[in-house]
Amino acid sequence: MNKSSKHRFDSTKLSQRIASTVASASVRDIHTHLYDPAFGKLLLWGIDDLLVYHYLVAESFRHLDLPYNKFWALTKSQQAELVWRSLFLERAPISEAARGVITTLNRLGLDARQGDLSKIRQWFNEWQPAAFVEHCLDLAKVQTVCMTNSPFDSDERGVWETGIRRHPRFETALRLDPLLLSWKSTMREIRIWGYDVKATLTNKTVLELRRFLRDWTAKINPNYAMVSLPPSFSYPTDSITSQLLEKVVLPHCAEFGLPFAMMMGVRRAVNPGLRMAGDGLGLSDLRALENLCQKYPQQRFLVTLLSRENQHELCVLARKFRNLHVFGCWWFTNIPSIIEEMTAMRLELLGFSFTAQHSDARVVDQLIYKWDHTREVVTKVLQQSYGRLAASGWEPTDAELQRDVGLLLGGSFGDFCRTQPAVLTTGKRSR
Ligand code: HDL
Ligand code: ZN
Repeated sequence: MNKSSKHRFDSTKLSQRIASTVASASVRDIHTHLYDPAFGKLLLWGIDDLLVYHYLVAESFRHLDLPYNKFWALTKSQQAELVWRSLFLERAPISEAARGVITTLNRLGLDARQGDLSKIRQWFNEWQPAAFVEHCLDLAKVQTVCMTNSPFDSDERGVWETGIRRHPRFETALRLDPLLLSWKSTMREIRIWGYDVKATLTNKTVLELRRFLRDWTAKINPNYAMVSLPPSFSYPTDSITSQLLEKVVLPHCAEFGLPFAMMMGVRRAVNPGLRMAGDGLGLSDLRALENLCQKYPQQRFLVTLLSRENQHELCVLARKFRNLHVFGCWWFTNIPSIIEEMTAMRLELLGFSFTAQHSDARVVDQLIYKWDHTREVVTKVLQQSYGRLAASGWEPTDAELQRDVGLLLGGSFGDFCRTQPAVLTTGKRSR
């Protein structure tokens, strides 16, 4: 038996095998704000939508002395011109979101350096939306995307109510922020839609809210229910949010076997003048998550956190609770330096039992850069992790690399969502 501590292997060859496996793996994108082409104008695509992405608007305002309302009064293409000038012409597009536009244009076969937006617009104008969607999905190697579907969005609700022919690669998720976080105003809306609900959670109101959720679950057939939560969220409390979770949302998820996604740590409208670009983040108290996982062992929780400082504690919690699935590098953590840190830590603490990324794309072209950039980082991290493993004496076969990479890019999510509550309960009884 070879006594040397380091197992000999060809690290260059292994790195190349990992790079090609990640590059060719298809992805299940489990959280986006994209819309099935059947939703018409709600589907965003093309150069102007790419440039007025709220990430880029926030960054542009750092160079614009224009009053916010003057910017919002401009047309979309005028706004895009300002973003293009401030982030692409007057300085290198070095930020992650700006580089994303360059990656996207380049992969679409366009020369971003030509600088003249009208030529780029002309190229996009030759496409039909549905064909362009297929093109982007295929270029990004994204098998399916999960939308964020809100009964409380009047534009979207109207489309669901007319009935549509769904695109097979667009899945759904039932977004519940207005119900859980703005009960007073939302209750009035739900009443108008024909559900006999009152401000206090009487039995009748609870039953009617369950009926409301049942109706929308039947209408959209969601992969999971979801909410984004402020850093101040805590559980248990006597807040209406806690009561709605306990009496309505979690019982509904149990009845339909729906995982519940909690995206924690967002502080809405830190700067209202920036509109959608005005949200910030804060450190979440993960005791709330721990208490929910503990109290509802049959409920599957999907969680992503906005604060970098919360990430290690989230991994440790996931080691304690098999009904907790960690996913993505959300929003302000979706930058190479933090994706690298988070993915390495998650592999070291969770193995492959997490989902490395979701794109959060709002513009369908963004799928191309969000997944290219993620694949770059995940490749680098896996080369390091498998390199260490190989040096310890265990080198993966190609089939094992495909299996494991598939787990990180949607496979573990699928396994987790298919896990029957019975398995989780059995796990609990085994103690
Ligand atoms: O609440 C969310 O789902 C967030 O992703 C917000 O939509 C945010 O504006 C965003 O697009 N982040 O990437
Ligand atoms: Zn989102």
